[in-house]
Amino acid sequence: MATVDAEPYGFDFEIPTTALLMIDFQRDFVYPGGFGEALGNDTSPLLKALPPAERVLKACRAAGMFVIHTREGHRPDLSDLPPAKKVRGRGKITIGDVGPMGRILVRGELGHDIVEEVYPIDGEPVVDKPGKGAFYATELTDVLEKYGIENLLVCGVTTEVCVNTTVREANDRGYRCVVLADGCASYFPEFHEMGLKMIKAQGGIFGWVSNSAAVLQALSPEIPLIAAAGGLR
Ligand code: C5J
Repeated sequence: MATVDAEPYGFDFEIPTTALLMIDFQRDFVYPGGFGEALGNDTSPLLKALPPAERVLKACRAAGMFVIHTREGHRPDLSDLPPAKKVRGRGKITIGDVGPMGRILVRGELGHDIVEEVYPIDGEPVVDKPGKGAFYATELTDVLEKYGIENLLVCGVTTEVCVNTTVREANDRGYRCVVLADGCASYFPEFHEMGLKMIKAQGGIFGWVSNSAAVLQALSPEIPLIAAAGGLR
């Protein structure tokens, strides 16, 4: 049993029943020219989450932890895109339109895929989801049940949208989630802060909040905290 220093209190977990869930680290959100920018956002704040998320990903792989990735997006024929979602945002271009990274938020396009820093490797399932939550209309429940997963370490973008929605869905299904604050990011710093507060408030109403250094420390207690925090590479 390992314990991650977390709020509102320590998060206990065992590696065989825990998965790292990497949510929507797609070019469409993280880079200019994708869905995030089409909605009027400055995408640069999301880049901050990549180095901590990459460190956690590597440490979890080294520890033998199961890793799952998600991608938000739609079939090329847009048959799984609700009209209400397509028109929302009222940008010049929207889901399905062609942008500099291919059709916005469409499966198989460059923008839809995951950025290199945290790219999945063989054996790591990639769950394609049409919504914000990773449980809606996906095989995620089957994957978690098949591998006996009870706990989720969560990194991803954006904190208050797909991360929060997924953690709430997971909590209702009985999964224990710890969200890594520096492994997540939002276009809006205040939403990031509030999104995390909402998870850990009221005794951890939806789950726990921690950070990448605490996870690295829990996985390898012998590494000094400065190295876990990215001070040494
Ligand atoms: C958004 C997401 N923000 N992955 N999607 O629309 O959080």
